[in-house]
Amino acid sequence: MSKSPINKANTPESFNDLKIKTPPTSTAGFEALKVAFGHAIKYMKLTDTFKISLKMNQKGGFDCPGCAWPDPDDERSTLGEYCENGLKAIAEEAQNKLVTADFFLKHSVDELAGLSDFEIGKSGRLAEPMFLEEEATHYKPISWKDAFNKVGKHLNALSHPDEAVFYTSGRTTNEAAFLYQLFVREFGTANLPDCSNMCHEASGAALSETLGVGKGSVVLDDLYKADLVMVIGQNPATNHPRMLSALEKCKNNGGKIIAINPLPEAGLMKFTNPQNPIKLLTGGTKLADVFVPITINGDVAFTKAVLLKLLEKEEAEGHVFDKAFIEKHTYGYQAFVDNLKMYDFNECLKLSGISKNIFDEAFNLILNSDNIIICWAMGLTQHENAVDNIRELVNLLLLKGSIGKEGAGTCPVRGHSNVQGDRTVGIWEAAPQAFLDKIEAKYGFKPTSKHGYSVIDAIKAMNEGKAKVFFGLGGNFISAVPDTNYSAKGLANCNLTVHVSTKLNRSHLVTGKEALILPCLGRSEKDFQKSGQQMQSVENSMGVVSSTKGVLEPCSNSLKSEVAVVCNIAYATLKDRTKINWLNYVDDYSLVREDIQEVVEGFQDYNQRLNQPSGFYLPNGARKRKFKTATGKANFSINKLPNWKLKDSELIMMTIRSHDQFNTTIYGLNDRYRGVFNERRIIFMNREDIKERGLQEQQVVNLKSEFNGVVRKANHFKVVGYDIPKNCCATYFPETNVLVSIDSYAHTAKTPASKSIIITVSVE
Ligand SMILES: Nc1nc2c(c(=O)[nH]1)N[C@H]1C(S)=C(S)[C@@H](COP(=O)(O)OP(=O)(O)OC[C@H]3O[C@@H](n4cnc5c(=O)[nH]c(N)nc54)[C@H](O)[C@@H]3O)O[C@H]1N2
Ligand SMILES: Nc1nc2c(c(=O)[nH]1)N[C@H]1C(S)=C(S)[C@@H](COP(=O)(O)OP(=O)(O)OC[C@H]3O[C@@H](n4cnc5c(=O)[nH]c(N)nc54)[C@H](O)[C@@H]3O)O[C@H]1N2
Ligand code: SF4
Ligand SMILES: [Mo]
Repeated sequence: MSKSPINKANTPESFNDLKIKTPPTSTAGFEALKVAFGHAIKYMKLTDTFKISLKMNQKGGFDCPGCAWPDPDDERSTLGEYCENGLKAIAEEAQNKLVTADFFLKHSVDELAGLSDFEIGKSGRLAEPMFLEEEATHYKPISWKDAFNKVGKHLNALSHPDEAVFYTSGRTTNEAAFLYQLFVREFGTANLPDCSNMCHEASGAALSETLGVGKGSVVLDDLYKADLVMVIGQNPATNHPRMLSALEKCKNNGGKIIAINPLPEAGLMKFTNPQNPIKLLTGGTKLADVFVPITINGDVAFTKAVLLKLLEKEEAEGHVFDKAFIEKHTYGYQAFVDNLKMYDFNECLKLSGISKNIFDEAFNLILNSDNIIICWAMGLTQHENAVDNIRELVNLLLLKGSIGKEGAGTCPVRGHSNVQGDRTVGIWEAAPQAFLDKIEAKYGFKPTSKHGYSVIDAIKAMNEGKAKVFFGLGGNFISAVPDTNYSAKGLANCNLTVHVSTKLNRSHLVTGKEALILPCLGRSEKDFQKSGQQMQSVENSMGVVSSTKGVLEPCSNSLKSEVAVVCNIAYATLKDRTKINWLNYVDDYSLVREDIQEVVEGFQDYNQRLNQPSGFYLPNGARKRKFKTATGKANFSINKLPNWKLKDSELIMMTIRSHDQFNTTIYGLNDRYRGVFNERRIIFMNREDIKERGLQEQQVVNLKSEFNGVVRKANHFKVVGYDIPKNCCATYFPETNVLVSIDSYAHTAKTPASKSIIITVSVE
């Protein structure tokens, strides 16, 4: 009897050998260089490490597959424009070990599912297409042709195209993403969930409504010029390391920084620039001027407290708000002020968990700054009231006129290296009608206007038998999504699950009745087609589109590019129903870009402009104070305080990333900047909370969440006392995704609330 899908979806409960040290007071420096190169040399060929370190993020080189932080427009450091985690991302992709047919012959699916995520990832790069037959215990090799036909056969056997789900992860390039959504729409559905649904969807929803563009408004240069940068719900030292260089530059120019976070993340405190030999010798730069140790989900309350005090000052003294901006560019000011006055400052401050002293320090910086940038990431977007978090901060920027001018604006720091680009070119289950009309005009078929499934809807549809084929272009769906056990049942309900992947992951092991693994080229590898070596393109967090071209030889001769996989599947599925000459695109990707420029705004002269060394900026209305909202102005919004309350024994838990992982890819078992080594099954708890419960450091506990009467459990975690606000705790994602209810998500955006899970801890 093979393991159940639930059993396979969960990470094994075994421990490693936990060591705790005092967290460092500064990040990066020599240590980061040492760790990064140590990692690269351990897993990659030495010559490849050398090639990579010369070409990564250099003009005309290839774009780091790590996060979406932008590269400087002008000078690029000769000491290398990358960071520790960028190099780790490459070392993971350019591994010198291969997962071949022999590997799958030796190891059954059940056996592989018993490995930790770290071990699964370290098996190596996927080297050839594999197929899992119904009831089979092992994957077997399959030819590319048979694999494409199998997908086509399953898709064509569905009673409606809406019974298929087409997921995308954010590493996919613009070219592959555009073709993929085009195929999905011609096939007849808009079921295009993507990792963005679990990530910055709440930012997109809040910013579109208030500022008319679902992206941030600042460029890198603005960060250097800001009076004040607020970094909220973000851990840049781990997740966007080169952002610290930009913050350092801001400080050197006299700017101030406020960090708002339940954890005193080391990178927010002090940074030693590894690309600056002088700083390496003289010690780092202090970053945060004020650290605000907010309670989890206390951000609306804190922002309201700031807004109330600003209003009080404005009414008493004037000159606090930018009245000319409010008058000319905004809508809804009076209704916003009337609503704000219904809240009590002390009540808000109490809910935020912040002392009056710290509040005053932060408040004075905000009050005295004209050019404010607010940066944020998952600490704001993964709550039920995530959209409120962001809208309330937009209110703050609007009052100060801090939008659409130098050194001011919104900066949602995007996650995956091309997640923003994927959405720009059409990976969207709720694409605007104007975009669909352009597709119709160009290709002559009518895409459905009906919205498709987002991630949450797709999981429900699979569970309810409404979706029967799951196709993933990149990513690791089962480990990334909430409610692991429910989601696993959904996938197991499918007739076919397909993954286009570079690396083996848990999603290949939690399958439908049949399953396919289609191995593809990675970003760092050369992609040769009929017209020669292909270049592709990506969009970073600040709306710059630039080229990327691999430098390494492909790890296996049996790989195909994502573009080739998508086009061949489209061809095998649509056959003579299609109006598109799919296989032409495979020969020459510049043809895809010619199409994109006709369909997507801002891409004119795409091929030519991509040859500019730093790429080009996409248009952004908010940057120019042109707000494309329903009112034609920047909208104030009215937001409520969250209404959850903890019972005596309960804690609020956030699921966060360690320093040694990229989402579900586990690079290693350390979390160096938090002083945790050689273990992931831990729970960070406030030391008083530990004491009150009669627990000891490193004691093994079980975690339980209860949502709408449904109990979910994650067992076997070691307690780690940490500097975290009372009643708050933290665990690593994905080990505790099993505790996140499928029904707990952000209003308007449906981002799973994986940063505010109410749990109890019990002794094992
Ligand atoms: N090396 C590396 N780089 C990555 C990734 C990776 O896994 N590894 N992932 C990429 C992706 S897809 C993304 S989306 C980004 C994620 O980047 P981050 O958002 O920085 O990642 P998280 O670890 O989820 O960290 C969330 C931060 O928010 C804080 N936080 C949690 N809850 C709250 C809250 O209620 N209020 C406030 N103010 N803060 C809170 C946490 O303490 C933590 O510091 O990084 C990208 N870059
Ligand atoms: N509890 C909890 N859950 C979360 C989060 C959280 O903070 N807490 N964060 C959420 C966020 S922000 C995100 S973005 C999602 C991430 O969700 P996903 O994007 O689905 O997950 P990743 O771990 O980034 O995907 C890794 C896999 O992508 C494949 N891959 C890597 N590079 C390539 C490539 O170039 N091409 C192809 N085709 N495949 C490739 C590899 O096989 C690898 O195993 O997770 C979400 N889930
Ligand atoms: S900051 Fe992000 S994009 Fe830049 S090198 Fe590091 S991981 Fe890569
Ligand atoms: Mo993300």
